Amino acid sequence: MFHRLAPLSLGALFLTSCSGDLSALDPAGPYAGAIADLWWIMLFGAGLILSLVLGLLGLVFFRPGFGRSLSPKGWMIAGGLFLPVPMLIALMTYGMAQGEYLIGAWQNEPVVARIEAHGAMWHWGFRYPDLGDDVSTDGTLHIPAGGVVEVRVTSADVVHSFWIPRLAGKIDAVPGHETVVRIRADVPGRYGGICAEYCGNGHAGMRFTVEAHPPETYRQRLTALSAGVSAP
Ligand SMILES: [Cu+2]
Repeated sequence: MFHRLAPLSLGALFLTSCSGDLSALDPAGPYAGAIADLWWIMLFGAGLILSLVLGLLGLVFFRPGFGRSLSPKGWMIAGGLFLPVPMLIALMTYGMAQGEYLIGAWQNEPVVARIEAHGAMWHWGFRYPDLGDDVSTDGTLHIPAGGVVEVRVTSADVVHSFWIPRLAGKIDAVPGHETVVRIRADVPGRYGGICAEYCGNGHAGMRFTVEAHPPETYRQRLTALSAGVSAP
């Protein structure tokens, strides 16, 4: 009985693991979308190569003499050089292009907010220099939806990693150094963020929340927060 249900259970597990607050495969903005696209393309490519190898293996088993049409040296050159090299070059080019896109090298879209993120064992704090030196939040990052937000990341102690899977790729938080990542949420909402680098006993709980507000209420919301007033 179990062996009949196992594929169904695995399928359901696979599908449910594709969504959720920390799913990089359920992107909520263009940067996470670019990474998800790369993931699917690599999965498709890996599936294609696996199918080809299994197909050839099947032919060797079920059609004796099939492989003799090519010499052993020919098989090595075809399978070890001509098959992987163009694929790796294509994947590397695509991956590097996506990397440039993620750091903003090819974009003209204006940055609508600049935020500083500080990691420390084991929590995240955020400052909003655009809105004033005293504007800060702890554990929740507030951003305007629908625009590019630049986050400058650093650490107070060890190396952490700043990651909002539904909005962007991860970036290291390094003590004494600033790294920059761009995030964008297409629509207002709440998104999960985590530390993606093991940093000690409290690592698993080093999470934060991102709240993306409608752009017209963003400043008002943060001003209210910094004044200690509960905004509507
Ligand atoms: Cu950590």
